[in-house]
Amino acid sequence: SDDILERVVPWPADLAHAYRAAGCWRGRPLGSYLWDWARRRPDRVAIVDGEVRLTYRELAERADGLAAGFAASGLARGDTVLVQLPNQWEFVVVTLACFRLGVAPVMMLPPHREHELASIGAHVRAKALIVPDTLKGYDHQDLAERVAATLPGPARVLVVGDEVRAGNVDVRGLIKQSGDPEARRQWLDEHAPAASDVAVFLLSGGTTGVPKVIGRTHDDYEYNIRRCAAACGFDPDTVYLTVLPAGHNFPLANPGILGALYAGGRAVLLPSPRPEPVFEAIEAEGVTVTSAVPAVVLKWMEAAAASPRDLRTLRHVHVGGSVLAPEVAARIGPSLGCRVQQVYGMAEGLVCYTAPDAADEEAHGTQGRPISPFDELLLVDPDGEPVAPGEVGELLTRGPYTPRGYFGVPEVNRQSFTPDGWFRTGDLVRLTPAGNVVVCGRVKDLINRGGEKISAAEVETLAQELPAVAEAAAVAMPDPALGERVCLFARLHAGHTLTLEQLCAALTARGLAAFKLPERLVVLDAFPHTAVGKADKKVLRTMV
Ligand code: J2J
Repeated sequence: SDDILERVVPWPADLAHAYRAAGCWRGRPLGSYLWDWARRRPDRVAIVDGEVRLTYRELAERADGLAAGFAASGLARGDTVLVQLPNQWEFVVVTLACFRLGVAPVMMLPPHREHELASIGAHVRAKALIVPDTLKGYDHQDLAERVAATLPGPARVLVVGDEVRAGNVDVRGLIKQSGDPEARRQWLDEHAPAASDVAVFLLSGGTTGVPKVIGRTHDDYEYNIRRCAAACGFDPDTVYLTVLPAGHNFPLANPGILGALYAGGRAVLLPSPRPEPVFEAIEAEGVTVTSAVPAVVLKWMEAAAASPRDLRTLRHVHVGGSVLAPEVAARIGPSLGCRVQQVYGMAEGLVCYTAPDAADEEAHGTQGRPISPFDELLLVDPDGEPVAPGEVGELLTRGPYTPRGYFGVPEVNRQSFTPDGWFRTGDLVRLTPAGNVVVCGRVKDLINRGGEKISAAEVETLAQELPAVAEAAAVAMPDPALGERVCLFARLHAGHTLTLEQLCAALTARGLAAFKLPERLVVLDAFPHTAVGKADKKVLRTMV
C-alpha cells in the first residue's frame, strides 16, 4: 500500500482540510456504509438480477463473506485487482467486498482483452483478476490465466461461474463462506481502510498510448455518490435500472447502482441495453429511473415507436457520455413517457446534471450544472487565458471529487493538469447565463464511439507495429447511430497491401478490444503533415 500512496497524487493539505471542514469528506470508508444500510432496511430488496433478489442484509452478509474470502486468498488492504465482470449481482458483491477490505478494484470492461488487461494489470501491479468463466462464448478464465502469467508479480485468478478450473479461486464459494458473521463484521470493521485510501480505480477515456487510471478515494467517491443521488432526487422508492456496463463511472456511481443503494432504493441489473428486455424489466420491476448513452436511447425510442409499451413507472432517464442533439432530447420524453436529465460527467471527477424538473430549454439544450458548490470551472482559450463570459473555451476543473493526477504517470500529469491542479478536460464548452454547461466539441484526440472512449494514439501505436504499415492515424468518422466510429488512415511500406479485414485480424491478435477496431481503412500514398511533422488530423477529418 506504500506503493499506491506514492503513485497517487493527493489534494493539497489545506484543501483537504477545507473539504473535510465543509462536510464534503466524511472520513468514512465506503464499506462502512454497508451495515448502516442493512440495519436500516434489512429486509428490503437492494439488488435484482433476473431471479436473484438480494435484500440489504443478504447483500451485506455476502460482501462481508467475500471480503473475508479475499483475505483468506491472500489479498490485503492496499492491493489492486482487475475486475472484469458483466452486469450481474456478483459484480456488486465484489465491489462492496473490495470496499470493505480496502482492496482497490480496477474497473475493466467485458470486451477488454490481453492488450488492455496486461498493460493496466502491470501498471497497477494487480494481485488478482476477477472474471466470469465464460461470457458470450469467450473464455475469460483462460484470458485471465494468460494475462496473469505476463504480470510482474504473482496474480490469482478468481472466477465467477460454474466451471472454475483447478488452481483458480471460486468466487461464489468464497461468498458462501461459513463462519460467524458477527465476528467477521467486527474483524472487517477493525481492519477497515482509511477514507483517504483509493477505493476504486476507474479507466480514463485516455488520449495517450499509456494506460491511464484514476484512483478515486473513499472520501471523494462517497461525496460524488451522495451529491449525484441528491441532484437526481434518489430516495428509498428509487428503482434504478442498470443497462450500461457497470464498471463505468456513470452507471456505477453517478448516481447509478451505488447511488440507489445509498438512497435506500434498489438497483436492477440487466446484461445489455437491448430494448425488449429493458422494457420488460421496467414493467416487471417498476423501474423509476435508468441511465444510458444517446446511442442506446435512440434504439429505445425506435423500439417504443414500433410497439408502444407501458412505461408509466419510469420518471427519468439520465442521458450522457456523448453529445445528445437538442431535437433528440426533446423527443425522449414523449417517446418513453418520462423526463430527460442530461449529464456531463467523466471518470476523472466532475459531474454536471440538469435538474430533475428542469424547464425544457435547460433539459434539452444543456448538459447541466456541477453537482457540488465546491466544483470550480474555468474556460480557457488555446493560450490558457480565460475566455469572455458566454464564449467557448476548453474546460478546466478542480474540486472535492476530481483527483489531482492520474495514477503513477507524472509525465502525463504534467500535461493533463495545470501546475495549479486544474484538470484539463479536453472538452470545449460554454456556460449559459444560468450557469449550465453546453458541450461544444473537444480538443483531445479520442474517438467517442457511442459513449465508449477510444484513444487514437492507442490504435495508431498498435497499427504502426504491423509490418505493412509505415504511418497510421485514427480519426473519428461521424455516424448517425453511434455518433462516431474509428477510421484509420494508413500509409503502407512499398510492396505491401492491407485490407480492413487483415488490419482488424492483426489488431485482434494483438489483444485489442473489439470495440476499438477501425471500421474503415483508408490507404494513402502521401500523408498530410503539420509543420512539426505529425499527421495533420484536421485535414484527415475533412477527408473522412
Ligand atoms: C458530450 N460529451 C460528453 C455529454 C461525457 C456520467 C456521464 C458520462 C460519463 C463519461 C461519466 C457528455 N455530452 N453529456 O463518467 O459519470 C464526454 C466528454 C467527457 C468524456 C468523459 C459520468 N458526457 N462526455 O462519459 O470518462 O468528452 O465519462 O470528457 O467515459 O465524455 O468520458 P468518461
